[in-house]
Amino acid sequence: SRAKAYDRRRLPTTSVVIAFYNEAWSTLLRTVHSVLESSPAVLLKEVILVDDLSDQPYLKAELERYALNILLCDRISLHRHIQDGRLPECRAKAYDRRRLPTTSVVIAFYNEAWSTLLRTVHSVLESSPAVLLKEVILVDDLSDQPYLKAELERYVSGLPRVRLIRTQRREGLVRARLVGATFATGEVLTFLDCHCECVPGWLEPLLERIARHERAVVCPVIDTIDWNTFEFYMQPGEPMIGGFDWRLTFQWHSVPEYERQRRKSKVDPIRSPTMAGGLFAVSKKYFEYLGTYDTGMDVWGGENLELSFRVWQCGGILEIHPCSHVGHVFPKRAPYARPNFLQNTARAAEVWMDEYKEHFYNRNPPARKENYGDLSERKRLRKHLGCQSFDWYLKTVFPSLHVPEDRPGWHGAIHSLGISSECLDYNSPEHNPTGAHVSLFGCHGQGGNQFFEYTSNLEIRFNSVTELCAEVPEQKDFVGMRNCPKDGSAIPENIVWHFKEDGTIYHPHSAKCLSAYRTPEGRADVKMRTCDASDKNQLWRFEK
Ligand code: UD2
Ligand code: MN
Repeated sequence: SRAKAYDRRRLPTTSVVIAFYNEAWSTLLRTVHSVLESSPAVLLKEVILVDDLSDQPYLKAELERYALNILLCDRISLHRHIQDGRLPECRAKAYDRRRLPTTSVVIAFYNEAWSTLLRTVHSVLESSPAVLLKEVILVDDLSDQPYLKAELERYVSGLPRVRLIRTQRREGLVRARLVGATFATGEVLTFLDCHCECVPGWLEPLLERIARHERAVVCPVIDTIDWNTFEFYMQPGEPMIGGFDWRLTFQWHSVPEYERQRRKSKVDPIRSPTMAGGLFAVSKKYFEYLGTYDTGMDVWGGENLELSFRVWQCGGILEIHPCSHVGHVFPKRAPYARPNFLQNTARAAEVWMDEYKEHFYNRNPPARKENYGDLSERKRLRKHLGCQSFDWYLKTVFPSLHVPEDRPGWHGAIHSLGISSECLDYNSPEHNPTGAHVSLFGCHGQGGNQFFEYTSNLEIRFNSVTELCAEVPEQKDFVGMRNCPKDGSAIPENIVWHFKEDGTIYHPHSAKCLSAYRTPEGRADVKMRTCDASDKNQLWRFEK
């Protein structure tokens, strides 16, 4: 029997159904683990546990917590296999594995669900060639979930090449990853988030690129794993690359034409101005030379742009490899609070952005008050490495990014004089940036939805996520948004506005003025009206 080989792809898949009533903890869980661990991933669709209304207390919350996902909610094998849906050119490429550098995969986690965490680990183990994978280093950033204590230790001790390290205090993802890196014995560090699944063949392209170019920091394409159904959405075609808006929020955008021209084939790595942050490979030696991470950053946020700017400005190159795909769960809600984004981002802006940091502060007034701590060491690093200016970065690496003018007195919140304490506000819908109207909302002084910029092209720009320009649609009396014209191209009449001396905001194309009013329900709003400078509702003022 043992000698018989099966062609697994020709066999049907199965769901294992296990009903139980008041079963002992260990026999029940041993059954589940035994099924998971002895069944080929391609054949086992799921394990469905049916609790027939047991009344033992340990089979309630504790069972749910223990397995969170393996058991009841997602029932998806910890060993599921992701189809290799990459471009045929990627699938066809053969690598001489003995010539590639080895890697250590570092995964920091904080209070992650059992199944997403373990599925990440199994996925790395099962989709990486053994000769290339030195070890998987799990760094527990002082989680407080009970199932991540002894239970996890026991589980992981049975896995080859997996190390579990615990931090002594909550370090945040930057320092947690660095703790992990100190244990790494591979030549390349590969960082992953703790809720990822790798597509077969993900590792070789990253390592090969670094073998060829030591200063390359290479990211896989990040595919989406649905947080609810855990469906894997593979996008084999041209991936999006990383950018940012001037609040310094990371944004995806399409590959610009100049980069398409530069690449000779669709399997060449794509230069990316920034990285999303979680998933990348870098030569350990080069990462150290480059000053690893800014260890003054806490919990979450900012470190991805900081590293991106540093790589480019200091002589490295940041790329996305279209032949390397890793899925990532973008959860509806993170399992922890994220209060440090502004503080971390201010550190990045202070060290790397020179005079351009003002655009960030203008859009995040509270960031000016953040106590971002000591930066002398990071500034010394920049000097020591002889890095380029941010101006160089924008012109050379990210010429497609629109740079705001932020002319003094012409940006910020626009206050209504008619309905005092109300400001113009645009609440951009998440997946349809132009899908709302400009309205009024109590002035909050936080920038964000109330940050507008009046440009020398006479546009009123709302520039978070993407560059939007205020317009009045034909025959309408409300103010909408459309995508601004690209820098240097013609300005459509419809987005031209005059801020007049008398305090009115005039829209020549419709020959009307912006006016505050109250809706029948008593809500403050704006509409376009026939101009009348004696009507206080038509008077506006940019904040000082
Ligand atoms: C994105 C990045 C993430 C990071 C972040 C900005 C991707 C796919 N994800 O957010 O890697 O760059 O932007 O900071 O590019 N963690 C800790 N300790 C903490 C907080 C988090 O170990 O105090 C771990 C966490 O469990 C996870 C990783 O750090 O493994 C990243 O956190 P995330 O998944 O909540 O971040 P994400 O994907 O929303
Ligand atoms: Mn993540």
